[in-house]
Parts: sequence; C-alpha cells; structure tokens
Amino acid sequence: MLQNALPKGPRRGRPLWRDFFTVRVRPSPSSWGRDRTFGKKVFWNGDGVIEERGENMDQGFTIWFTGLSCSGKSTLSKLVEEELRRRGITKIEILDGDVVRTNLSKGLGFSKEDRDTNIKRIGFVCKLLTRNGVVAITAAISPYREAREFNRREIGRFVEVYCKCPLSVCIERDVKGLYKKALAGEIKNYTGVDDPYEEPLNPEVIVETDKETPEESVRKVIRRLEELGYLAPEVGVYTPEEEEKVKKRLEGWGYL
Ligand code: ADX
Repeated sequence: MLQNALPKGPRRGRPLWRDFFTVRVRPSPSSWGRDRTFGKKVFWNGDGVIEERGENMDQGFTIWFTGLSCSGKSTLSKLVEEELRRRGITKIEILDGDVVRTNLSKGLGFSKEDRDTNIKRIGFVCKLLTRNGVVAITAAISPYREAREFNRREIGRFVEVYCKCPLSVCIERDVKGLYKKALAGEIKNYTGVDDPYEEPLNPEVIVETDKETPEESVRKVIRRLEELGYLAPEVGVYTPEEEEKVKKRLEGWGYL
C-alpha cells in the first residue's frame, strides 16, 4: 500500500507527489488534510485538481434524503451513517420522518400545511446541528419542492439525495401495509396515491433504489460528499485514470 511506504513525520526539501497523497489516508475530518510538507489543508477535488481547502471538512452538513414512502430513505440513511462512522466521523444525527412524527412533530397530520411545518421543523434542527459541526441526516418524504428549497437556503451546507423509485415498486414493498390501506381508500392523502410528490429538479445525488443495491447507492452518496469537499477521500477509491490525472497535474507543477 502506498501509505505504508510513506515517511513518518515532516520532511524537508522539495515536495514529492507522495506528500499530496498522504492527505487522503487521514480517517477523520478534523485531522484531515494537513499536508506534511507545507502544513496546508489540501484537497483532491476529483477533477485532477489538488487545491488548498478552508475549514470545509471541520464543519457539519446536512444530507437530505427525499422520496416516496418505501423508496429506501431510512435504509440508506442508516447505511450512510455507518459508513461515515467507519470513516471517523462521530457526530451524526439521523432525523427519520417516522421518528420525528412521534416527538418533534407529534400531532401534525398530512395536509400540505402540516407536512411543510414538519419539514421546516426538521430543517430548523438540521440548521442548528450543521452549524455546530454535526452531520445531520434526514429521511422524510418531504414531498414539496418549495419546503426543501427553503431548507437548502437556510442550512447552506445541504446535500439533497433523491431516492428515485417507481411507485409500483414502492407499493410492492409496502413495508408497513399503508399503501394497501391508501389504495383501499382507508387512508386519505397518501403520498403517491392521492397526494403529490414533487421530484427534485437538481438534487446533488439521485439513487435509483429499484436498480441499485443499497451498497451502490451508499457509494454514490459518499462519492458525492467527497466531490463536494465534505468528506475526505480515501486511498483506493480512485480509478487508475484518476490516479494518472493526479500524477500529470503534479508533473505540470514540477513535483515529479
Ligand atoms: S412528510 O410528508 O411530512 O415528509 P414523513 O416522512 O414525516 O412525511 O412521514 C411519512 C410516514 O408517515 C410514512 O412513511 C408513513 O409511515 C406515514 N404516513 C401516514 N399517513 C401518511 C400519508 N397520508 N402520506 C404519507 N405518509 C403517511
């Protein structure tokens, strides 16, 4: 492994390309990105550019899952949390729609007004968490574009993940048996049945949960977080072509 070949501690003299790679093996965002040679924060942004970064990695952010009921939001939120913890992030909170509705939004129903109130409350909590260095992950249907965009503006560090899944597949899954009831007319205003779901127009990530494995979807999310600079990339995640790009770039700078 590359990192095993690296010298320990600071090194004097002309930097080698290996010095830049070392930043990618740091497991936690707080310790991430101190380049040994320069003591600068650097970041490989996935486009062949290694750039100096500010404090991006040390702050929180919000991952906002949205999609129909049974589209995979809760499952993926937990798997993404696991992966983030594996990478050394310890401050993570999941705000799951079903859970939030038993406390923070207890008593709210499923009218447009109540849903918007629910989503804005969740957004408010995410804003507080995000600005205090926590990674907030939400898993609520959040069917209305306007409310999601409101939260995006409020929170700033906002990554929208659209769990795209055909209604027919969600109905087949019907984990809680609520689609069955909605289709039988026993529940009114059920999202996708007789209530709207407005697809995101420009989400940061689209996962197609009827076509991908959960692991593939998680990888997409993680990859995007890396691209956006919220998460330190790991060694071994780059294709040989990407590695080649880094080398070329460093050659261009005279480091190789
Ligand atoms: S949201 O629209 O306000 O974002 P939220 O994610 O909190 O919805 O809650 C959705 C969950 O509430 C569903 O997973 C389902 O278990 C339950 N539920 C009960 N009634 C409805 C309904 N009419 N429409 C959608 N979900 C409902």
